[in-house]
Amino acid sequence: LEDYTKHFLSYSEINSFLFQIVNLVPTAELININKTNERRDTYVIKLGTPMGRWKPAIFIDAGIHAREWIAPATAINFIYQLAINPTRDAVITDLLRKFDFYIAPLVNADGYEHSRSSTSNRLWRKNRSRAANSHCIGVDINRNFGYEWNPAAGGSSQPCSDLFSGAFKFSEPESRNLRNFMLSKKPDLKGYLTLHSYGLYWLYPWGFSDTATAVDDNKLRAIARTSVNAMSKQYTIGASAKVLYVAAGGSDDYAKAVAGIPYSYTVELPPSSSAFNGFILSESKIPEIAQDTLKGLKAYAYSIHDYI
Ligand code: 0X9
Ligand code: ZN
Repeated sequence: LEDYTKHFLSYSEINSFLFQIVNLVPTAELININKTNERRDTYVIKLGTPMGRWKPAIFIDAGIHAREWIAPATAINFIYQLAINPTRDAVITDLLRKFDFYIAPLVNADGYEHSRSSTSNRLWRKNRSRAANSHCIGVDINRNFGYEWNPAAGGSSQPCSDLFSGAFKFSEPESRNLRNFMLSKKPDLKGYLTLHSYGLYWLYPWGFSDTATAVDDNKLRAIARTSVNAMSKQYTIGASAKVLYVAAGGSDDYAKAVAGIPYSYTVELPPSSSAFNGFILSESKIPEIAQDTLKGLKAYAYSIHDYI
């Protein structure tokens, strides 16, 4: 199974990895959160040690954007480390007792497979749905969530744009699948990390406006600071619309505002924002990036535990 952690996997390889994990780990569970536009199944894996009492949960997703291959690869590494714990890391054992982890390694499987296909576009970002009155394909899933949805705020109402927000909020199966999952675990979910690339940012709400400040901004910043301090890469932290750009309809804003997940973050993985062609990374970079990000995840989990 370790070999799966070292490569950019196909959709079917990701599924075969997940099926093998649940066959090997008695406490692991697979949840099918429904199909993509092209009718691929989307999975969330649950990892945690049953404690016979309520536990808070952390939801991690990856692959909202098709071309950001390091994000699903990092999620696969998280699943491997948490489920197998090959180094018998006491911190992982402890975190699995404190939390249930729900990990969706590939949200936008259609777009991802499109970006993998040699005959198509490696830099594809969106999903693969067909717009009603256009020849263009795809909606930006991270502009399609229903909190403060607004194509004029960092999205687009043009189907041919890479930032197309969709014809209406939650027009897309991929964003609805995430929404429905978040809402189904609403009492339990306390943390949300959505893995993207690239730029080395650890971002928190709000993304929809650069004049809105979360009421718990200080706490969000403190948790982000603790998380990035545990990593060797130099991440920038901040409210996403203030340190990056305004973009409404993101999954992070929805998670916090509507799904009630207090500690919601978008993680922009390596390389740094100054990299040229930062979506295209050698597979040899996967282990170091995944290991460093796992340090951030551990620090994040402990940090939010202190606030629950
Ligand atoms: O623009 C995005 O969707 C994210 N950056 S990316 O380069 N991976 O596309 C940032 C999203 C930050 N969150 C919100 N704006 N809500
Ligand atoms: Zn992204």
